[in-house]
Amino acid sequence: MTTPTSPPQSSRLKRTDSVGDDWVQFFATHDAPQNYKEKREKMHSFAEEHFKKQTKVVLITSGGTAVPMESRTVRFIDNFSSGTRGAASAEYFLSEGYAVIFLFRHKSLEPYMRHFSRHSFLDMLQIDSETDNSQIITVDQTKAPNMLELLKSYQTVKTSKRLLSVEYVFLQEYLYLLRAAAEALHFAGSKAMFYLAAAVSDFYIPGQDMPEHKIQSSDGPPQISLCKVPKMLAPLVRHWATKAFVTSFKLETDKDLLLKKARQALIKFNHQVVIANILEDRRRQVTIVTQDKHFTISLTEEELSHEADIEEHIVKKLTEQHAQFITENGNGST
Ligand code: 9Z3
Repeated sequence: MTTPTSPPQSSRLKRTDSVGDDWVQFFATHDAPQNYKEKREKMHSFAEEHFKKQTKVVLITSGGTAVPMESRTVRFIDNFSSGTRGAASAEYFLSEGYAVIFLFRHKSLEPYMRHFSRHSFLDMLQIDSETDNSQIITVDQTKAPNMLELLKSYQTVKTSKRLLSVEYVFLQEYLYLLRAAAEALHFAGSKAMFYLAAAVSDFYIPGQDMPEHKIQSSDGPPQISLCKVPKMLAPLVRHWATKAFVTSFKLETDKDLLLKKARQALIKFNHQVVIANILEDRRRQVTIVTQDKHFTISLTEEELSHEADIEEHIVKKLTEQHAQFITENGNGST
């Protein structure tokens, strides 16, 4: 690490080399983010409410994570994730009757609203001048196909209070909130599902290695070396949500590596499902890998021409598997 405040090499090795409990070290050396308590409370009340109603709850993580380069952050390292996977999946889980905690990167796509991300909202509206003095704004449904259906679904979800959206920006916030969400869902036992679609950075600059102030260009290009982010799937499965149904995602760019890496993740973390996808064709094809089999879901040419969501198929498969998991593992936290 050669940022202005880089620590001696020995301390870095100690931090990154500790196997198994590196997540403990992370939380011990990074403070909880702003508004953490409030968000944690919200997730707890939401989970408790739906636990009482016996509703299945899924935690969906969605979008990228920003990795700050300065503590008073001007610059950060980011990734490609748009949040489409998470936002689309949330809609399908909601339509299957689940309650959803949607932990998403600020400004990435959100359920229902995502449909308007590629169209100008103002172009969908028109001023209805037929009515006397009061002007009414109406939606031109030719420019907003499915608006009525979407609105109905959204309102049903809102009335039943089945969607809680919680925002994060930075990696550290994400990790704190993931742990809080997992703890909140602990009581839901096997009725809780984790659907970890966020593209979480594998690397970061630990708090104590970061310069406080904006890195000065006059000092020349910074030499930045990054540490590995602890894989939170390990404590999630072993400590925080031991009875839940856990689905993680594996993203690769090399097709030859994908299945092998997905299997390795399943063996290493011992959870239920890995959904493997390749960056370029992630919207049209995924492979669902479980402990004893794998199968691929691909959109047909016809589905592609209708802009169908592959998430509809993914969620259908997962909800079936989750139902079976609940039957096999008992219906609650005990
Ligand atoms: C995924 O693989 C998601 O499917 C995508 C969705 C991020 C590709 P978009 O947000 O894309 O719709 O644009 N998410 C997990 C990626 C990831 O970082 N996985 C880690 C890994 O591959 C494991 S937790 O090592």
